Amino acid sequence: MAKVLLVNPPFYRLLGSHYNANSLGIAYIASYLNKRGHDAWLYNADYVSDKNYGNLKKLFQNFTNYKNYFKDTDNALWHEIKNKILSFKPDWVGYTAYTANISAIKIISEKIRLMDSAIKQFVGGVHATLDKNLLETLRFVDYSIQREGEEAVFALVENKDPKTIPGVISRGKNSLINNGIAPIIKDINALPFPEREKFWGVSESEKKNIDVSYINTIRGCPYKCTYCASPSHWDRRTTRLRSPESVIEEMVHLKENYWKATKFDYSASANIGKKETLKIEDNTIVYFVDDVFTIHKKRVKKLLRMIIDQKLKMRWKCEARADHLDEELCELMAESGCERVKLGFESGSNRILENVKKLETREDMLKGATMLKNAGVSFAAYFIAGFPGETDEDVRRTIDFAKKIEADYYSLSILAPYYGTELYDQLIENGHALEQQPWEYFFHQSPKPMVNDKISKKVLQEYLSLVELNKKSKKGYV
Ligand code: B12
Repeated sequence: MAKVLLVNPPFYRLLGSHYNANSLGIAYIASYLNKRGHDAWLYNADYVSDKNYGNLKKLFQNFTNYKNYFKDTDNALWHEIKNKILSFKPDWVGYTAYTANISAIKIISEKIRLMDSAIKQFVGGVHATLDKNLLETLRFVDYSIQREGEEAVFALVENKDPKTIPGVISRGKNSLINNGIAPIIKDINALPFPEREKFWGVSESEKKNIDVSYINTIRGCPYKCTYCASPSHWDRRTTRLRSPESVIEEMVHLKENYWKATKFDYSASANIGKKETLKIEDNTIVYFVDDVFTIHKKRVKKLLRMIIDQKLKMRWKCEARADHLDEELCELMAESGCERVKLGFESGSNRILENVKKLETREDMLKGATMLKNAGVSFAAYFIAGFPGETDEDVRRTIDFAKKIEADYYSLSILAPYYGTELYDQLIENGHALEQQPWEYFFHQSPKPMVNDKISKKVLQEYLSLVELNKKSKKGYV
C-alpha cells in the first residue's frame, strides 16, 4: 500500500485570500487509488481556517505581494507547506497544476527533495498536459502526467515501469521520455465518486469549512474558444458526458452523507469579502464545475426533471452558454432549484466575439439572458477585456451590454492568455514574448492588460467599475 499525498498548491493565499473547496481533479485520483487499496489524501495548501475572504478588488491590489512570495522562497508560508507535506510521511507526492501554479510547485518540490530524497514526486493537470517539457522547469519532480490522472497514477504507485505507462513523461539519460497521451477513460460513469473525507492537515471540526459540493458531470468541451485552455487540455472530439442517473446518484450521496451532517455557513470562495456579503442562507449548493453544463440539451433537461421528480431539493449552480437556453430549459432550471447560472459572455462586441471563436453573438446572448430573467433564474455575467486588437469602442460595447442585461452578479476579468490556448500560440507567432513572463502571471486578476495597449485607462476603469453594480444585487455572490 502506497501513501500518496495529492496537493493543491497555494494560489489565492498568495493574493491575500484563500480557497476552501475540494479540488475535483486530485479528489478523483485519490478515490481511484483508495478503492484499489492505497492510502491517498488531499492537501489543499490554499486552505485557511477563516471565514472572511479578500474581495475581488483586494485581489487585484495584492499583485505586488503576490509576486514577492515567488522571490522570497524562504518565506514562512513555503516552509509551512513543506512541513505539512512531510508530516504525512508520503511515499508519493502529486501536485495539480494550472499554469499559475507552476512556480509554487517548483519551490515546494525542491524543498521536499532536499528534506527527503526518497519521496517520489509527480505533477498533473492542465499545465502538465500542455507543457511537454515541464520536467525541465520542475527539476525535482520525477514524473509529469498528461490529461486524466487516475490510471497513470495508479500504475505509478503500483511501481510499474514509468517508461511504459501511457500518459507519463519521465526522465531518460539525456532527454525526457514522453509516453504519449493515454487512451481516454471511456465510461466516466464507472469512476468512483471523488474523495470527500481524507483531507490532510485539517481537524474534524474544520472539515465543515471545506466545500465538498462540487460535482463534475462532463469531461471536456466541444467548443474551441481561443482564450480557453480546455480544447487542448481535453480532446474536443472526445467530450464525455455522465448519465443523468449517475449524476443523481452522486447528488443523493452528497446529500445523505454530507449535507445532513453539516449546514455550511460559509463560502469556499476567494473573492466574496466578509461572510455577510454572501447574501445566501448557507452554502449547501451543488456546483456543477463542467465547462458548459448545458452542452447536451436533452440530457440536461432529463437530469433537471429527475431532480424535480425525485424531490431532491438541492440547490445548484452551473456554467452555461446563453445560446443553449430555451424557455423550457430555463423553467426546468428554476423548478429544480437553480441558485445561479454563470454565463461567460466575455464581450459585448460582435467583432471580438467572432475573433475569439465564441460562436455566439451579442444578440444570442441577450436573448438567453432575457429568458433566464423571465423564468426567474438568477445569473452571473462573466466578462473579459484586453483581447488583442480590442479598442475602446469594443470595451464600450461591453459596458453597454453589461448594463443592459442587468445580471445578478458581474465578474470582470482582464485577459490572461493562458498557456495552451489558441490565443497564446497566435500571440507568440505575432512576436509577443509571453514565454518570458513568469508562469505565476498567467491568471486574470492581473491589474493591467498583458497583450493590449490600445485600451485607454479611462475606459478600462469604467469597465472595472461595473463591479459597483454588484452592490445592488439582491443575492450577491453565489
Ligand atoms: C472549477 C474550476 C475552477 C474553480 C475550482 C478550482 C479548484 N481548486 O478546484 C475555481 C473557480 C476556484 C478556479 C480557479 C482558477 N482557475 Co479554474 N477551472 C475550473 C474548471 C472549470 C474545472 C476544473 C475541474 O474541477 N474539472 C474536473 C476535474 C475532474 O478535471 P481536472 O481538474 O482537469 O482533473 C483531471 C486531469 O486534469 C488530471 N489532473 C488534475 N490534477 C492532477 C494532479 C495530478 C497529480 C495528476 C497526475 C493528474 C491531475 O486528472 C484529473 C482526473 O482525470 C477548469 C476547466 C476544465 N474543464 O478543466 C478551469 C481551469 C482549470 N481554470 C483555469 C484557470 C486559469 C484558473 C485561475 C488561474 C483563474 C484566475 N483566478 O485567474 C484560478 C486558479 C486557481 C488555483 N487554485 O490555482 C484554466 C487553466 C488554464 C491554464 N493553462 O492554467 C482552466 C482550464 C479554464 C480555462 N478557461 O482555460 N477554477
